Amino acid sequence: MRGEKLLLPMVLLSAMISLSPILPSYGQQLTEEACTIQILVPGLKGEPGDKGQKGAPGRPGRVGPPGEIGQPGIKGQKGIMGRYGKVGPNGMKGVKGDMGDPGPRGADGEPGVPCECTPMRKMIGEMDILVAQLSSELKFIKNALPSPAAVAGIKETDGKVYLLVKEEKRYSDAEVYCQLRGGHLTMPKDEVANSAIAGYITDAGLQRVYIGIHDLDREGVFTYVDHSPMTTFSKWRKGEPNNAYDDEDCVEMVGSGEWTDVACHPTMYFVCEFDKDSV
Ligand SMILES: [Ca+2]
Ligand SMILES: [Ca+2]
Repeated sequence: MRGEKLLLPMVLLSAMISLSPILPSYGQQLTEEACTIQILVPGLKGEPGDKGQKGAPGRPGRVGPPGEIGQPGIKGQKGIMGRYGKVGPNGMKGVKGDMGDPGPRGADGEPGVPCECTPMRKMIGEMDILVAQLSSELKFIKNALPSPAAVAGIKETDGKVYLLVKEEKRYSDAEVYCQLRGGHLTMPKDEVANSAIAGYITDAGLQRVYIGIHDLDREGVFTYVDHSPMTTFSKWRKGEPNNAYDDEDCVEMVGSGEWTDVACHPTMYFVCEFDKDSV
């Protein structure tokens, strides 16, 4: 192409250069040198050239648009076990279970130390002998005396229990002694009771005891110590009561069962009586 573009101007320039010497005598030379004028016309088309070499690689094209979402792939294989999680909080306490079966018997223990209780055994043996002796003696006493109650200083009738107290006391103290035990100085209210008390005094080998009769409230008017009045029964010794020395307001019973008014301040033994129902 570039060669073809330069070819035409060069042909025209050559033609002008060839005509320039004949311009002043244009008529003359035109006729003389008419055959020298060269007329340039294109030649025939040439043969096709040889095939050129392969060109250099072109530049990379632009990034195309995203493709469509593909179909789901095939499920993969099971993974390995993960790590242990954190320890959870303590649970609530459960109910008590049933008692288990007895365990097997344990091994035998070590032998014990020698017993040092020989002195104790000796004492126990001696005490057994003492008890046997006391039992024998008590049996003898029971058989030798009229009744066990006599040993204790007690005598009974159908409705009363009498207690001979071998402690010498003044009249008022003797009555207090009896009252502290739930009774009074004895108050014979009939011949039977009076005889029973008299026999008791005699059996004990005594001469006299205080009984529960006095005239402390009103001189010459004797009553029982519980303030009950004397009625039909009395057992005054002959000549009594005489209130001797104007100082006899209490009463004693002698072994015969008779009564005598005496002073209240001397100390002597006495007899208490208790109702059987209250004993
Ligand atoms: Ca008197
Ligand atoms: Ca008297």
